Amino acid sequence: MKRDDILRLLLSAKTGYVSGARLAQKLNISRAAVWKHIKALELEGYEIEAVPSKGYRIMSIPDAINLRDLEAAVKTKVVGRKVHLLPEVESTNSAAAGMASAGAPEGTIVAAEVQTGGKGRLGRTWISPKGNLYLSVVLRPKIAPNKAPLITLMGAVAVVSAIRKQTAVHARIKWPNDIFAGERKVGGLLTEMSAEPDQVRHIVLGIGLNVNMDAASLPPAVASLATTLSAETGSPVNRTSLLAEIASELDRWYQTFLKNDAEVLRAWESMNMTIGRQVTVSSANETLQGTAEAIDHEGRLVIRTGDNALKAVAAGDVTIVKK
Ligand code: BT5
Repeated sequence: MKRDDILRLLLSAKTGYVSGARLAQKLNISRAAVWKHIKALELEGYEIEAVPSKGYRIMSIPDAINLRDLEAAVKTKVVGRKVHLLPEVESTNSAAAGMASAGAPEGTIVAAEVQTGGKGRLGRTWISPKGNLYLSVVLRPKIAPNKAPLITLMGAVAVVSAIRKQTAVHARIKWPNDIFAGERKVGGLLTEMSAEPDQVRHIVLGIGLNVNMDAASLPPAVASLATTLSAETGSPVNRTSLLAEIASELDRWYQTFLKNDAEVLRAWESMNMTIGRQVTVSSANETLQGTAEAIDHEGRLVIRTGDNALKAVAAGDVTIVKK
């Protein structure tokens, strides 16, 4: 499309400006047509300066996630075949669950610029101002409900892979659902399931990732434990590319999971920051202290407690005890 060509030429211009005449000649269209495309790009949020003697120059690219670029970049089998991008929603997980119940195809992604009621686990809140990524994926794996926690681990592997590919941040996973950069939380996953006793009906895998938000948007108690990808790298991160990479990695790791979930567990082990550490794990009915020894085939964390017993925990909050 001519508009994409204009964008490419403007973005790659070394001196900054590209004359209208040159754009017209390169694309074999009139200068009036060039001007129309420039106006359309401005409507999409690109700030473009026009200087009569020099030509056009891109001053800033839009902050919003660009659905057109996203669809062009996502070349997946299942995850991201359909993407709903919303300016604002209460929770992408709730929206995706509604769509799943209404028959949305597997791989449907619901993403939003802002969430007004973002959910964490156990009724907690995920603070969701603009500038970050919030997305949920509808999955329909033919697995027993006790295997569902592996979907969280699979999602974490995909998100960490995508972050490492797109940014200089060496993200790691803290069991069960946290994404860390250094010693701070940069993202979280929330897996919600609808199931029969012996088979999953659908799973909604939700991902929240702090990308470019102003860290001052978080209340101080959360801010001191949190970070953003742009704070880690020192420059803004392209959210459209990152979202596309996450969709690609989810697609790849989901296929791997369906074929051989042990491979996902091996990847998880290589990206995690929990195994081998002294931890406190609090779950609904107990608090355990000990060494995080391993992850088992259902994704449970195996703890070696003080009395040298091994205990497997299916869900809980881990605090890593600093030495
Ligand atoms: C999580 O819960 O970490 C799961 C977060 C999942 C969010 C995504 S966004 C898209 C999808 N739609 C939803 O509605 N949710 C999912 P949990 O482990 O329970 O951690 C929650 C805790 O993290 C809160 O109690 C805060 O302490 C902290 N927190 C909240 N917002 C945060 C943020 N933006 N960055 C870092 N920490 C945050």
